[in-house]
Amino acid sequence: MLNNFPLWPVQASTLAHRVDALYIFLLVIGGLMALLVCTLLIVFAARFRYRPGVRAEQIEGSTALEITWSVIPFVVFMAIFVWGSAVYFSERTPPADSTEVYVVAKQWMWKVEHAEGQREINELHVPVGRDVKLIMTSQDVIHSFYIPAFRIKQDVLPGRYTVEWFRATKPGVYHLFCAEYCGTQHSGMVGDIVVQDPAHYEAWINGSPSGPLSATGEKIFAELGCSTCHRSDAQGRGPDLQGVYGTPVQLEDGRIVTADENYVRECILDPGSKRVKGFAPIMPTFQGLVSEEQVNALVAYLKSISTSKPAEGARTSARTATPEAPGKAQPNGSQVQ
Ligand code: HEC
Ligand SMILES: [Cu+2]
Repeated sequence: MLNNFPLWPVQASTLAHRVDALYIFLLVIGGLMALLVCTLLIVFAARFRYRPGVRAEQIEGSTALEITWSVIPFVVFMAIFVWGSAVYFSERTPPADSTEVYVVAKQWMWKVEHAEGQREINELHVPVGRDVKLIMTSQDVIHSFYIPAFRIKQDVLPGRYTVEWFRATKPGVYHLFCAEYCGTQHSGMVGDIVVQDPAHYEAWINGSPSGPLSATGEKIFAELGCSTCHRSDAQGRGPDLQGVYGTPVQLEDGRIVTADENYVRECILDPGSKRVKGFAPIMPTFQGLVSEEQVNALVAYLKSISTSKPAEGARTSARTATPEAPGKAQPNGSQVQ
């Protein structure tokens, strides 16, 4: 019967029932409180109604009552808080070995690039039962990637990456909506999430004509001249990027940051904001020279040459221990290129 009268979108991800359970709990608590208040209102109105000759008697407070109505709500609210944070943190933390998909939003469409090289528009093919991490950015205004059946929604911002993840549990086609008003055709910024069983998905994903995204990235890396400064033989003027992704990086200003997607993105588009310690600030900005898709491909490439991390600690210490190695010293960018 509930199938003909759906109160909820289908539950098609591992997170869906957890979000629903919390929501139902909030509804029940809220409903019970409303019921309690209304009942007491009616009961008291009847019980303490005006009767000739009867005077109200002044009550001086009740410690027992006050403790009860403080402690019970406190316990309930703490339960909601702990439960809500547990759901929130699992929704916010993509599992480490997720399949990665890059999403670029623009007025008014969703462009999707799979790490394997497949591209699609307003459609996202994913396998059932596998963790999928979406690495998203926008080419223009703020959008929001919303899949009701998965109970996930995340703003997609220009100028940086935001991330969301899911594990689909049921094959099928589900709605994708933009959930942030983004201009006149915002309501048309929709798409399909196509969840396939693994065999169909493999067939689909391997039909890619362009090769993996990381290979595209490697090509761009050479074309834009990144490879002239970033060389693997340590003779370049920039740091060797092999193994950098995912490791801590010591910056010139003393900060230590993790080389994640946003770090790499910033290095390319705004290198001045985070200079690696021990190197001359000669890296030029590529703002305006690369498209969002190219940045994504570069990120995928740098990830691909870092998957087999050798010795993380060794690498960072080696880098910070040799500031301005003789071959690399540059008088502040005077001989760029
Ligand atoms: C003119 C030489 C030069 C070119 C060209 C260049 N870089 Fe750099 N890059 C550097 C130097 C020097 C640093 C270290 C200082 C800094 O952070 O600015 C660096 C830092 C980086 C870092 C941070 C590395 C780390 O160890 O944390 C990344 C990532 C990066 N570059 C990527 C790129 C990409 C991608 C391109 C091509 C689009 C590129 N670079 C082009 C010189 C260059
Ligand atoms: Cu939008």
